[in-house]
Amino acid sequence: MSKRRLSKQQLARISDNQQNELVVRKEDASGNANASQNNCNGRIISHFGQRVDVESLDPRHKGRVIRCHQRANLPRLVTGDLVVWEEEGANSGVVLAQGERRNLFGRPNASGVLKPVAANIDLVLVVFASSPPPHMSLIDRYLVAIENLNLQSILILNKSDLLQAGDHEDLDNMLSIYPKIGYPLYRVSAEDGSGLDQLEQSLAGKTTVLVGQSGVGKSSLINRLGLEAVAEVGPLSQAREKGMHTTTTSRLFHLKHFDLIDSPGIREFGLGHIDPQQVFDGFIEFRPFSGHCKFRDCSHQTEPECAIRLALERGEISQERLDSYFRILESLENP
Ligand SMILES: Nc1nc2c(ncn2[C@@H]2O[C@H](COP(=O)(O)OP(=O)(O)OP(=O)(O)O)[C@@H](O)[C@H]2O)c(=O)[nH]1
Ligand SMILES: [Mg+2]
Ligand SMILES: [Zn+2]
Repeated sequence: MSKRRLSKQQLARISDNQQNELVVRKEDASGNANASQNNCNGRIISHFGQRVDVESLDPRHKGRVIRCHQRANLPRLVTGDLVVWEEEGANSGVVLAQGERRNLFGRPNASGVLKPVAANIDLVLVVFASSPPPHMSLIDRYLVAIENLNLQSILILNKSDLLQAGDHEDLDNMLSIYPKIGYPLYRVSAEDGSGLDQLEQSLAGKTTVLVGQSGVGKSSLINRLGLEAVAEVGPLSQAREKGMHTTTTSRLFHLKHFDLIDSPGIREFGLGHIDPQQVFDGFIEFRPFSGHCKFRDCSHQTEPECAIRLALERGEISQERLDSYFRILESLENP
C-alpha cells in the first residue's frame, strides 16, 4: 500500500470519480432483476428485514433517503446495492430492480447460511482491540473470507489508548506476524484520535466495511472519522459479554472523502460455506508452496517432503498461522 500522502484536492477528485464509477450491467434477456447503467437511481444504505433505506442518486434530489419495500422477484438486497426504485406515496417507495453486484461480503450464521453484510465494497477493515481480547483464529477467519472474495483488507487495533507500555507482549507478538505477510496493521484510538490520519489516507475514494467482534469500537471509529457522531455507540458492559450488540444492521455513511459501512459485531465467525482448498488459499503466505508437497493430498502434518513444513522450518511460515490454519480446517469438519 502506498505511503504517499494525498492532497485535499486529490482526495476530492477521487471522491468524484468514485461517484461516477457506479456502473451496472444491462438488463439481461430473461428480463430479470438487473438494472441498466442509465436507470439505477438509488443505493441501499441500510436494510431491515423486508424493508430497505434507499438513498436517491437522482440529481434532482440526491441524498434523499426513502424507506422502500422490494418487488418479490428480487433477491434479498443488502447495504451497498445499487437499485432502481420509484416513489409510492409520500415518503415511501418500491425497489424495482437491482444493479449488478461487484461483490458481496457475508458471514454464515450458526446454521451455516450466508448472511449478507455489504455489497460493492473495496476494502474491509478487520477491527479488534485489547478489550475484548482478539483471537487469532477470528482474525484469520476474516482474512480467509476476504481473500476468497479478492478484497483488500487492513487490520485495525483500536483502543490503543488503553495499552500501557510493556503489558501487551503477547498481543504484539501475535500482531507482528501480519505486516510480515503483507497485511497493513494500524494502531488507532477512536478515543483520542491517534493513528486515524494515516488510516484516512487508505480509505480515500473507497467504500469500506468495518467488521469485528462486538464492542471493539467499529461505530466509535466511524463517529471519530466523520465530522459528527452518526453511529450509535454502546457501553462496554456485562450485557455485551452475554451477546448484546449495539449495531444491529449494516449502514452506509458518507464521510469526508470516503464511504464507511458499519456492521453488527459478532461473537463467532463461522466459515461454513467454504472448502478446505479455499481455506488454504486464504492463507496468502502458503500460496507459493501450493502443489509443491511430495504427496498431492498432503495434509501438511506428518508427511515427508512437505513444502509447507519445510517453509515453516525456514521461517517463511509462522507456527501460529499454521496452527490457526489447522484449527479452521478442524472447525469445518466439526462445525
Ligand atoms: N478507551 C477506548 N474506548 C473505546 C475506543 N473505541 C471505542 N471505545 C468504547 O468501546 C465501547 C464499544 O464501542 P462501539 O463503537 O459501540 O463498538 P462496536 O464495535 O460498534 O460494537 P457493536 O455495534 O456491538 O458491534 C464504547 O463504550 C466505546 O466508548 C477507544 O479507542 N478507546
Ligand atoms: Mg457498533
Ligand atoms: Zn504438505
